[in-house]
Amino acid sequence: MSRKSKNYYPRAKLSREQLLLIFRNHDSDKDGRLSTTELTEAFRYIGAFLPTYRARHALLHADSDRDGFIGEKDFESLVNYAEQRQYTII
Ligand SMILES: [Ca+2]
Repeated sequence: MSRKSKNYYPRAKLSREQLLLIFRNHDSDKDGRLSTTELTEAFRYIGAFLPTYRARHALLHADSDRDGFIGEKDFESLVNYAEQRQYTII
């Protein structure tokens, strides 16, 4: 999708703040929420092995109102989810 998402697989783990920033930066259409596509790109960016699968799974965990998007109130849960999957380090 966007150029910055391609071929970037960080070796260092990320803080919660960095993860949050990365997720927010992948709101490509700037509508304040993350679609499955945007979420997939975000997980690809942080080096997920199966970004599409990971994005769907993250939605199941973090999409509180079940509208199919990560809304403003869901970002915290999304970061929690990513953190549990060890994409971060304190
Ligand atoms: Ca969006």
